[in-house]
Amino acid sequence: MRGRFITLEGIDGAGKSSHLAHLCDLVRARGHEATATREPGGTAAGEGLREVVLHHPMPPIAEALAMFAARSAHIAERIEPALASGSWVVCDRFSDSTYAYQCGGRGLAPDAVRALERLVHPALQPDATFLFDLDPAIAHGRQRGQGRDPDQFEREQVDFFRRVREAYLERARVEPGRIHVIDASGELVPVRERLARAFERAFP
Ligand code: Z5A
Repeated sequence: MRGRFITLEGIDGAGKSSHLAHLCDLVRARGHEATATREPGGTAAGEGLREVVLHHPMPPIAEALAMFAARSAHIAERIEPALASGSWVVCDRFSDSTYAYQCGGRGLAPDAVRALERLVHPALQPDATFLFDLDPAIAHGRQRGQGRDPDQFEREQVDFFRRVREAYLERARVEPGRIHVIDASGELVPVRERLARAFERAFP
C-alpha cells in the first residue's frame, strides 16, 4: 500500500527539525516504515542547490526556480520511490515553504509558485502538514543560541519573518484539513505532546 506524505513547516527556529525524529517514531509506532528527508536537499543535486540558494542572494523568482529544481529531483529520486514502496515520508519543508518565503517574505506572485507546482508535482500534495507556529522574536532568540554563521535567510530582519509567518497562517486558514497549526512556544516536551495530538487528529 502506498505510504503517506507528511511535511513539517514553520519559520526558521520554530523547532520543526527538533521534532522530526519523534514524528518518525510516531509513524513507526503505527507499524509503518518512516523515511526522513528535507528541502532544499534530500538528493546530491538538491544538497548542491541548497548550498547555492542559502548562501548566494538572487531574485525571488530565481530562488523559487532553484527550490523547485531541487524539489523535482527530490520527488523523482526519493519521495515517490519511498511512497510507492509503502514507506511514510516525513519531509522537513516542501512547497508551502516556497509560498511562505518567496511569496510572503520576498513578494513573489503566488501565481508563479502555483505554475511551478503544476509543472513539478501536479499530482502530489502532502497528506498532512504540521505547521510550527512561533513569534519570530522568540525563534530568533533560539537561533542565536545555535552558535553558527547565519545563512542569507537567517540574516533577514524580524519583519521578513512576520510576513513569512502570516503567509503560512493564511495557507492554514485556506486548507485547515491538511495544515495543522501547532503552537511551538514553550518547552520542547509540551510542543512534542501537541505534535502527537495533531498527528492523532490527522491520522485517526
Ligand atoms: N526555503 C525557502 O526559502 N523556500 C523553500 O521552498 C524551501 C526553503 C524549501 C533552509 O531551511 C532555508 O530555506 C529556510 C527557508 C528556505 N530558511 N532558512 N534559514 P532549513 O529548514 O534547513 O532551515 P531552518 O528552517 O532555518 O531550520 P532550523 O534553523 O533548523 O529551524 P527549525 O527546524 O525550525 O528549528 P530547530 O533546528 O528544531 O530549532 C532551532 C533551535 O531552537 C535549536 O537550537 C533547538 O534546540 C532549539 N529549540 C527547538 N525547540 C525549542 C523549544 N521548544 N524550546 C527551546 N528551544 C528550542
